[in-house]
Amino acid sequence: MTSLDDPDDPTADPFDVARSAADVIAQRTGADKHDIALVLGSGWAGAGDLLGRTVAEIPAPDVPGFPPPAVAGHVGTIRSVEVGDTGARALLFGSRTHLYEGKGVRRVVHGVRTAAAAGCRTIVLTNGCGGLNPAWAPGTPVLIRDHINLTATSPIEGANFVDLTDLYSSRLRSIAKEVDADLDEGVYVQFRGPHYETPAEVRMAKVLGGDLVGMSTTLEAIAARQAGLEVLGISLVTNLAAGISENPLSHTEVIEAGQAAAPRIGALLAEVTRRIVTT
Ligand code: 8IG
Repeated sequence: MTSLDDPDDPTADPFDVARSAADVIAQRTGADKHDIALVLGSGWAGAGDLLGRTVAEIPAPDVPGFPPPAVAGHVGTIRSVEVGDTGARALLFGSRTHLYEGKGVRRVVHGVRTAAAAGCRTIVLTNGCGGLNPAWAPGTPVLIRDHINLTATSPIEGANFVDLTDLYSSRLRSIAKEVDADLDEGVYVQFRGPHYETPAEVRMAKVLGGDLVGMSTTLEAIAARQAGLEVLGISLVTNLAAGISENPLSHTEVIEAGQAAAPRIGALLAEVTRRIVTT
């Protein structure tokens, strides 16, 4: 049991656990430092494959602070990948801990803190989500411009008033749009889940200024800012949010949209990552 299991333990320091995690990653990958981290959300699993050569693959539970698999037989992995021939190294998190798993906020942001402790300067947070704009067909990638955190919690502990201006770096969004000029931007609204929204909640999200609804990312982005990481957020609209289309939501639809979008978002992620580490 690591200290992350007990958020109420006043002696536990999640940043210490992140440093131990980074030490294990350095040992197992042979890289004392990584440059960029990517969190692969729903629909993005295959998108890391075009990045470059995988140097090492570590079962996440081997690394301090990462939980045992939630589903039997499904172990998340942490991969160290060469970014093309740039000489840069990327850390790929093949899964994330969601707030709705009830393991606490420290767990949710542990990958982000580990990335920072491993030397990363940038983190790319990807997710699958519902879209409010009917023009976004399932399979459309959208840049996150800003977020609304409806989880009523924060990864920041204590009187630590972290500024969130330009949290989703306009510099990194510009780089992404150089790669694909057709990319739209939107405001991501995080609900706690794990149920999808009611149509009324989706209308509320729209009134509030939201464009995308999901169950992740905002707490990770906040922790990333606290850790000094520059953040790029990319959502894959895998379904229209509840009530936007006549059809009910289905998890199968979500998975199929991800598979159909794989070639486009894989190429996008690889080229954006290459440009980030070379500029
Ligand atoms: I994939 O429509 C995916 N994740 N909250 N709403 C929320 N999360 C999602 C959705 C959605 N689709």
